[in-house]
Amino acid sequence: MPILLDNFDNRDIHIKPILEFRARYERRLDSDFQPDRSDNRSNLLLRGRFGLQVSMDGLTATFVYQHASSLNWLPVGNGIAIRSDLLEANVAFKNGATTYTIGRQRFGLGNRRLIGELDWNNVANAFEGLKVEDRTWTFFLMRAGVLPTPSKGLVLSGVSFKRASNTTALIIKFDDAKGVNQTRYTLSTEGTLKPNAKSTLNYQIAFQAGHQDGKSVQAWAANGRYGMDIAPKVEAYSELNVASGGSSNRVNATFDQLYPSGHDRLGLMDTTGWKNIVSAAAGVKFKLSANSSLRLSYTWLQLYDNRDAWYGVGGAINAFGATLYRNPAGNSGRDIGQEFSLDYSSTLDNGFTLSAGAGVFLPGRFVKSFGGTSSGNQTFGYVMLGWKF
Ligand SMILES: [Ca+2]
Repeated sequence: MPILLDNFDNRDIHIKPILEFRARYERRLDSDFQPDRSDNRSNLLLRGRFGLQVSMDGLTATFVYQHASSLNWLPVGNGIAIRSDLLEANVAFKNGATTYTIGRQRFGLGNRRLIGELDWNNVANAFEGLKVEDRTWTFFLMRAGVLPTPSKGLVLSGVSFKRASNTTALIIKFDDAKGVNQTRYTLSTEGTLKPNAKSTLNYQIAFQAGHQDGKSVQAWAANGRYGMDIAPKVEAYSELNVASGGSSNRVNATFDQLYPSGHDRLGLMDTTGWKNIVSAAAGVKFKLSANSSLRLSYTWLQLYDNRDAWYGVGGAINAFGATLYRNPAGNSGRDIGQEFSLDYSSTLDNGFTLSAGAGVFLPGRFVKSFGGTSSGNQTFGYVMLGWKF
């Protein structure tokens, strides 16, 4: 809500306070798929943001501070992890239809599958640099600002072109994280089609070239989602995700998912990233009221290349204890597993939102080959309450 002050040579200064709070309780059982091995955990994730947005003429300054703490209950003991960051500190200047934003800022491209704000994560994404945006074009040159896993050597640059129902982007990433030099060019196009009044088709396809670790990069990924209204306030949908993987002496074919808002992409339980994957999903979404919805979904997950690894939602290789889920011999098959989930979300009065979800993950042959014979399912549930001023 803007507060108007008549001041400073009759110019109008608008001051908008930014204030939000979120609490999420999570419980995850048998992340290791082993009922006999104790690893069950609970987390209470608390996050507060406070800041100010000050505007005068075409100039807007934004400052937001973020305090994120995680209270963790683990078999090895309880603990608390705290991250405090200046999430946004930027100045935006509007000249005609063009806006220049300089400084630390939240930044997302299109559907956020490649670069996004990652709001689900307690420590969200923010970048710092320059963004120039008009009605159709966006140019950006950024380095890491606030990331869950900091990457000091990162330079991210690119340009995107937006039409009515389609966005095409070229993203260039230079990075020397963990001593591995890489340059990746990602060319992506995404959009929405309406085959008829009751159905919607969303698509994205991305190609990567460049070099990493002395090899040439040749990778690609695709997403397609088809949703159809099958009854009043009921949508049925199916979704496909593919991302290449594997490597040879000369070529690295593992797709780099970059810095996405990765939650709820390949299953609600966030077990899997958009890397070396073939996945199909189907579900039904019920619009219970104007402010609430309930969804049932099923996700099937397979490795694209059975000699490459199973990658997690953050992009790193998943691990069973100290062992990475990777079989270079390729003799454990491709079957990662299947997920069944249920989630609910609603918008309440006075700026509150409430959501909850639960899921069960049935491991496949590839995952079971790491843990031995007594494999069991992984289960996950959460309840989240949010509030914004
Ligand atoms: Ca266990």
